[in-house]
Amino acid sequence: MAPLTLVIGNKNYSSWSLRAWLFMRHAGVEFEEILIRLDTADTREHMDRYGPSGRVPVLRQGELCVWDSLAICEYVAELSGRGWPRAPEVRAVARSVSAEMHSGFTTLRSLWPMNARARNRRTAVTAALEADVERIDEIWNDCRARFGEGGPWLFGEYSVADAMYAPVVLRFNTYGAHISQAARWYMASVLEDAALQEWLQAAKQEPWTIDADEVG
Ligand SMILES: N[C@@H](CCC(=O)N[C@@H](CS)C(=O)NCC(=O)O)C(=O)O
Repeated sequence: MAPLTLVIGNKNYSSWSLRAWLFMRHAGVEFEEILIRLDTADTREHMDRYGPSGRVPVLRQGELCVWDSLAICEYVAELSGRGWPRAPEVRAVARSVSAEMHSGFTTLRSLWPMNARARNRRTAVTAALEADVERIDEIWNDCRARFGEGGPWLFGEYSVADAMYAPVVLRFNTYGAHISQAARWYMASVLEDAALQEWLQAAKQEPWTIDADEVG
């Protein structure tokens, strides 16, 4: 297999990069990483060297270019045979909650930007933000109750869905979301995860700050 290279943004701020990187770690595939610093005068020029969208993450494997977090997870799931529940009906739910994250929760994503190393930030909680938090709480409760028997993750074993929601866990941790007990237990599993801890340690070491993402 040709080597894999994952192009990512700042570990402190790039939530889409985290999703792809975390899933690749859990899938057990080897990869090199290239970090492009976000929010600089030449960020776009650097990104254009690797992919067509002017965004990260991008996965390169020789001539192959995959330029979206969920598409990267799908490709790596195909390479590794890991990442989606075996039963088609359960897999369909895992894909639904992953897609719901990928295409939604815009209020949460804009009012509570991922800032992995920040703690004890507080913002005004609008009705739309509260609705996003409640829906995510519901998803986590539902998946854990119906499919979580075999392990600590949303579908028991680690899946793409866990990678998709990991940045939400970091946001809830930073901004102090009010969530149910079951959701807090799920958050604890995510925060204890060794791969996520590795990412967080690296995020702490980064010297760069993006003012627009320093909220609360
Ligand atoms: N739908 C894309 C979104 C990727 C995205 O928006 N990435 C952000 C970083 S988290 C980005 O590259 N923004 C461009 C920039 O900051 O210059 C995905 O899922 O990969």
